[in-house]
Amino acid sequence: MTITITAFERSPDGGKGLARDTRVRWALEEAGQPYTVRLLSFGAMKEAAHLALNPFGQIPTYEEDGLALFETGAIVFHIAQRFPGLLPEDPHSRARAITWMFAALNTVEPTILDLFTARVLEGDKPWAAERLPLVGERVRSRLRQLSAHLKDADWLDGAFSAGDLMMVSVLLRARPSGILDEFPKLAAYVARGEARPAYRRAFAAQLAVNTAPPPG
Ligand SMILES: N[C@@H](CCC(=O)N[C@@H](CS)C(=O)NCC(=O)O)C(=O)O
Repeated sequence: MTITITAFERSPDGGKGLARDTRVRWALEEAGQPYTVRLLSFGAMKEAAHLALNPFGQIPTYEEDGLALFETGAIVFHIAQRFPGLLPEDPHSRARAITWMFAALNTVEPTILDLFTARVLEGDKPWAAERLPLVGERVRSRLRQLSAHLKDADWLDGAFSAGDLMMVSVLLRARPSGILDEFPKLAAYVARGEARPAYRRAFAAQLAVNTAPPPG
């Protein structure tokens, strides 16, 4: 079986690990599964060959023996179901870990993406200064609630799971704004995720792509 994922030829973050292929690489590393990466330019992501894999023309995608997936939630869930190591065996614990994956993607990530849009993509608009505090407060509200749940635990629900992998990946995207560091328990939680050997391998692999000399 060969697993192939797609990633940016050059990530806009220059290799900080914020592009979403990192979470898929991390899941594969946790599961001990080798994979190959097909690198794509922004242009190639919008061409028919890639649109056949992801109609939205985005990375990452995942291919494995005739199966093609997109959306990191679906991809990480598939990896976690297919290989041991990312979801607990006990049915209730497993259902709760899956709940945390959804919570990361549906309840926490949208606020962080809005903040990115407001700070970076729309930062030069005349209304940006008025909008930014509102968007920032929505992120803070979610992080306050998450931090109150986590308390001093290492992980969200017992042992590390795909729920933590997704939540840490999402929270990492709040770091550049400085808001993550306003929540020391969450900052420590993210640091625990980053310290995992599987995360370090995933991070190093994407960094190598983004710091390699340009082809040709
Ligand atoms: N919800 C999707 C989002 C995918 C996504 O936004 N990918 C970004 C890279 S992290 C992308 O391809 N951006 C380029 C574009 O949208 O043209 C997922 O979780 O897979």
